[in-house]
Formats: sequence, C-alpha cells, structure tokens
Amino acid sequence: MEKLRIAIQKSGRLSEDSLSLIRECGIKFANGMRKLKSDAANFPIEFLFLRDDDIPGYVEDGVADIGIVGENVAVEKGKDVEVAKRLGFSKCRLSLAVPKSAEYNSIQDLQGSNIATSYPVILGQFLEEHGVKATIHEISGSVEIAPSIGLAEAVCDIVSSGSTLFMNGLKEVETIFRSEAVLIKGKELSEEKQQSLEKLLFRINAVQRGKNNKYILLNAPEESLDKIISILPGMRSPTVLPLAQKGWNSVHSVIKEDEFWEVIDQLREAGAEGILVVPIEKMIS
Ligand code: PRT
Ligand code: ZN
Repeated sequence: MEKLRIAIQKSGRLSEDSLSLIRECGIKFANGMRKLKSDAANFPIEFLFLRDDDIPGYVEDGVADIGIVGENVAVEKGKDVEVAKRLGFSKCRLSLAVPKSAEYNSIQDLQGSNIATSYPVILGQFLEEHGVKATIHEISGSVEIAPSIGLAEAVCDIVSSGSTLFMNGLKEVETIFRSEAVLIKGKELSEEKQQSLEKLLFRINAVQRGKNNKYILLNAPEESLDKIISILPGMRSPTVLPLAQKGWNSVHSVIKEDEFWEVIDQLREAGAEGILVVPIEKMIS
C-alpha cells in the first residue's frame, strides 16, 4: 500500500507534541528522531523529520503529503497548502512590541518606523491593512534585541508567556496573529493516501474529543435524581444504575472539560455525592 508521508519538525517546540499525537492515534513507530525518515509498524505512514520552515514547501512540492507546523509558518511561507486540521497545541501569538519607555497609543505611531521581524509577509499584510508605511527588517533570530542595538524602533515576534519581551525591556502593543499547530496537506493526494489521511483525521478527532470531555460518575439520592439528570448534558442521556443501598442511584455521563467546574457545583447543590471525574482516552462521535 502506498504510504502517506508526514513531515514533522525534527527538533523544536512542535516535535514532542506532534509525536505524542501520532502515538495517541495508536500509530507505533521507532522513535528515530536522529534519522531523516522513519516507518510505522501498524499504519501506512512514513515520517520525514525536517526543519519547520521547510515543511510547507515540501508539502506543496509533494515530497511530503501532509505536515505539522505552526500556523504562523504555514501562512508566512505562502505555499499552496491547506489546513486539514487545527491541532490545539503550541499556541502562541505574533505581536508588535516597542521599548517600555516608548510612547504608544495606536498602530499609527509606527508610521515611518523600522520594524524587525522574522515574519515579513504577515507583518507586511497587517501594516498594509492599517495604512501604515514602515520599513521591515527581516532577521532570522533574536529579533528581541533589535531595538537595543539600534536596528529598529519596534519588533514583531512570536510571544507565548511574554517573558522574552519583558527581559529585553520591551512591551507588547498589538497582537497581529494567533497561532497553533496545524496539520497541512497538499492539493492532490492519490486515493489511497487520501483514505489514509481520512483514517488519521478520524483518530485525531477521537483523541481531541476525548481530551475535551470527562467521564463523570456520581451517586444521586432518589428524590433529586431528575434534577441531577437535568443538569448533566451527556452524549445522549445519562446511564442510571441502582445502588445496593435503597433510595440511591449511580449516574454516569460525559461532560465538556470547559463546563466541568460549573456543573460540579450545581450537582453538589442538587445533592450529588461521591462524584468521580475521569479522563477519556478516545471518544468516537
Ligand atoms: O529548528 P527549526 O527551524 O525547526 O525550529 P524553530 O527554532 O524555527 O522553531 P521553534 O521550535 O522555536 O518553534 C516552532 C513553532 O512553535 C513556532 O513556529 C510557533 O508556531 C510555536 N511556538 C509556540 C513558538 C513559541 N511558542 C515561542 N515562545 N515559537 C517560538 N517561541 C519563541 C519566540 O520566538 C521568542 O523568542 O519563544 C520566545 C518567546 O517566548 P516567551 O514565552 O518568552 O514569550
Ligand atoms: Zn524554524
């Protein structure tokens, strides 16, 4: 069978989460990260380990069929690839920052300035949309030092915690792009490869849904059973099993991770006891 080729960052911020996701999809492979290529034992897929900057180009050219990169890189490279799935990890933002002491009221303050960045395309688009004319200095690393060495009055760089900007005496003034890891695909895949991709996406969805939901078990006194059931959203409706102790039932359901604390409070108020919340490994819709 023709193997689906996936490009993954060789070593960097995306590598570990990309490989964990593949593993959570039940795909077994030799963790030969030092190698350029690797095979899977139980899925028609082949791994290419590359620098993230090269991944969109390789996917466009068909050297790889799919790849995992930061959306910032996918957009900046401007290659003919499409996002097949947002993956929810490596979240960060691309922001403009200026020295702490600089006065900043709006983007118009950057008219005529010099801005250092590794993202000239995304920045250029943003400046154009806002009618700002500035000189973009493209540098490939350590963008945050540009103001202190006199290269630029502002920088446009990836921010996650904000501590790099802070340590370099800069303040974040505009967020111009929000990013997360994405699975990109080339325009044309053979039918066999497309089928493997769909199989992979089905598994990724099941893993993501599992992460976004929790399995909940609780004991409910007979008199508040209806109330408790009405609080639980559930996939269909909760499972209710009688306990050995008369007048009590065990109720099982699934709740969304982000609704979880609110629902727990309501359940306790309604008389639920012995509440257990357990992770779900995979959830098939
Ligand atoms: O070697 P290779 O070219 O493959 O890797 P790379 O060094 O170009 O990329 P890498 O591994 O640093 O980042 C890969 C992707 O991770 C990026 O394209 C982003 O999509 C995402 N990501 C998430 C980040 C960050 N968080 C991040 N914090 N990429 C970079 N940073 C850097 C940023 O450039 C800045 O220097 O971390 C610093 C800011 O972090 P805070 O926490 O101090 O704000
Ligand atoms: Zn890179």
